[in-house]
Amino acid sequence: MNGTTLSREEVVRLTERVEGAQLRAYEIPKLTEEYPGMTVADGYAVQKELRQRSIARGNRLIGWKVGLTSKAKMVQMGIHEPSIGFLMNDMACPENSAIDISKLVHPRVECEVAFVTKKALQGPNCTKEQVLDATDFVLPAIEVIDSRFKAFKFDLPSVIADNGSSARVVSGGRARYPQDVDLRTLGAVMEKNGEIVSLGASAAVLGHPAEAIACLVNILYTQGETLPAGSFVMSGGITEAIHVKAGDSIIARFQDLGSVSVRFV
Ligand code: 0L1
Ligand code: MG
Repeated sequence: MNGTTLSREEVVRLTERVEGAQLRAYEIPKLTEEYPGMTVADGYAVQKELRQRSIARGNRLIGWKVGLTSKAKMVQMGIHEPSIGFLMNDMACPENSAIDISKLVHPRVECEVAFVTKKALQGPNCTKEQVLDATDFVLPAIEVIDSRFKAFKFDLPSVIADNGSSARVVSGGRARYPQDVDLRTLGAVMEKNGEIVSLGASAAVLGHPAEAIACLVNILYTQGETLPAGSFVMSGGITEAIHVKAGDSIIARFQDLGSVSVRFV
């Protein structure tokens, strides 16, 4: 990818730092404190190294996530473009499972629409229409994000190096063909311990969640990669991210797609 400034040794050193924080659940300062000139391309170089090390530990790539896709989220985080991250099998949790909070730093949850593809997609210039044509089905999901950076304070290169803060993914509910639901106006409500804590509509995600998948495919292109058929992709938070602690129970209820739940212990 063009625009990198870090040497191979620096990429490996930063990857080890982020990987340690992810695997042992501790906070680290954002990477740009040491490397203020670090670029988005450097962030993706660290993310790729993280992915390769996860595969070397025996994990399998199951798909991708798009993050920072809503205006509200961009304003909340002071970041103005979407980012992507990878999803491995060890991040996927069964519906209504209990997630051990001691393995996370300061988790938050988001309601998202997940896409499962039946055709390969390739950039550049991938469009929402191409994504919809390549989509097998959509289903409701919860993303557990867990920035490894102190107090959730970061910038775009740092958050990309931390794999877009991704930590766990829970999907469930009711899978639907994309043509059978209005993916633009889909409503979602998040409940924590029985109380509504956030709500929104899928248009919050770049105007239409399929736009987020197109964006992902175009970012993958800049890294010389494509999205194979059979990929599972999280399209980005519809609702704001909600802080969770041990004892919390979360239900995400989606219009037309049913609900997904998860507990924290
Ligand atoms: O999935 C997301 O939109 C989160 C991206 C990273 C920002 C954060 O950790 O809140
Ligand atoms: Mg998300």
